[in-house]
Amino acid sequence: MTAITARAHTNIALIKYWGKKDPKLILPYTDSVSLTLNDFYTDTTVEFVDELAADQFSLDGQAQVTTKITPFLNLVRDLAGINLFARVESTNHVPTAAGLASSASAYAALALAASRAAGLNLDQQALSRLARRGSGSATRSIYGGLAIWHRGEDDATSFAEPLPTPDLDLAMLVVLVDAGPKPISSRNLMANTVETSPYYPAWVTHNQQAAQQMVTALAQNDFAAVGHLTEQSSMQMHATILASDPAFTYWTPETLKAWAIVKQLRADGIPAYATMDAGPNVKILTLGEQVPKILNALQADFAGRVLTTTPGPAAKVIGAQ
Ligand code: 2P0
Repeated sequence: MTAITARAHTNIALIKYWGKKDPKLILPYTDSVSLTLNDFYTDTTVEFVDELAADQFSLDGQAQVTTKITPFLNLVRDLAGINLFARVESTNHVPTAAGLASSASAYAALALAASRAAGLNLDQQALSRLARRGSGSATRSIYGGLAIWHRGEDDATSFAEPLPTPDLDLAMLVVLVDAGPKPISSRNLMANTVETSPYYPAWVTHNQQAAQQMVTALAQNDFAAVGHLTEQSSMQMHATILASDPAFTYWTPETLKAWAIVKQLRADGIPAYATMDAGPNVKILTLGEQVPKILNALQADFAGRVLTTTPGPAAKVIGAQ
């Protein structure tokens, strides 16, 4: 069968996904809204091969265990009605220090490459649903630019869709606070937050409303509202995590230092908004023309530790042989 190579880009949630209503199907408690990034992506080649006795998986040239990807490939084999094992080779094009090597680009690229290699020609909605089964954030990485993941009620109704491109020159800076491994996986922490944080029900109510407000703010090209909603969703997610038992935060003193710089920039009239994910790094959402000023403000504390990027494209097939 043909070996297919697909490329998918990472995304950063402006309105966060945090918590699963159905952990097996990966159905989230709330909608989320994301921006796919141009400079960070994963390339994955999949080939279903007659003579293999098990799936094989390598990441950046290193052999990996297949405990996570074999169940995912089983979904593809079931859909396609084939029973061949696969050879999977992935390369992450994410600066190793960025802490952005997320499962979003990984499972979006795997969903596209594996489904095509198995002879399927899924549309973007079906691909988004398939990617979701690997990792929640991957649901959104099928699309370029802005996307909304509708939480849905079941496997058929939980998928992402593209949002219209706003008339805004969006840009994102990634402040590299710490490149170390995560102290706890987001999957485990998410489950514990749902189970133990007394703030979790309030998070669900508020974040669900915020997703709708974000769609409106984007449609109105209202960057102040887009930025405010972005920062609020992140801070409320981290507050909900902090209130879990045992209490926990991904933040470090440098996370707060970067956030303080963002707040000062805003006080100085520069539109810049902070968002943090399952790690200490700070991403700054802004407009293209503001990037030099923001880089300048970060220079004293984070020289050489800031990456700049812009909205990126949808997942696509880049090779077949
Ligand atoms: C997001 N994050 O919306 C949120 C915000 C991190 C913080 O999705 O368990 O790797 O595979 O569904 O998608 C990171 O968690 O979790 C994430 P699983 P995932 O981007």
